[in-house]
Amino acid sequence: MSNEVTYVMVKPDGVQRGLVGEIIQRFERKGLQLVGLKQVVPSEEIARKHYAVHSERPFFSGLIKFITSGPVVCMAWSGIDAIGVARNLIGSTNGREAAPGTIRGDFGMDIGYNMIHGSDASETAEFELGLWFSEGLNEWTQDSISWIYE
Ligand code: IDP
Ligand code: MG
Repeated sequence: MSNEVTYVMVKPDGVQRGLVGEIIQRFERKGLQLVGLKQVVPSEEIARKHYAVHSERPFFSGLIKFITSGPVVCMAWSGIDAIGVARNLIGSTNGREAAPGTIRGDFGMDIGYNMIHGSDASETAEFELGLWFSEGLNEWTQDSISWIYE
């Protein structure tokens, strides 16, 4: 049980479908703290770095084309066990199989177009936050925190 910061990104399909507000609201209501937020059109260079672990996969070139096709919304969320908590809110990769109540389970029908990314471990969170938020994150005190954790 430790405080973590995780990298979460609404992908171009989520932006195009008008799901940014819905997605941010779910993270906010859960009790996670927003410490970074911006909209960018990813360069091919940053997309390739972000998805480097998948570079040998057959879907890699399509994935890079998709992620660079338009604006994404980059977010950093902080909280106890934030990485796993965010992955649970997001749901499993394929929207058709993701559990109802999760973002992918409630809004998605595809494995590639699955609307949202979340870091999968502390090393990847650190790498992805450094990649997308090289300018740094915001430090602020969340007043409601004393009502979120006992
Ligand atoms: P994750 O986002 O749930 O961690 P990963 O397996 O790490 O899923 O895959 C990264 C991203 O690559 C997925 O979110 C999805 O957009 C895309 N992807 C994964 N598997 C496939 C596939 O079989 N076909 C097309 N795209 C895929
Ligand atoms: Mg992954």
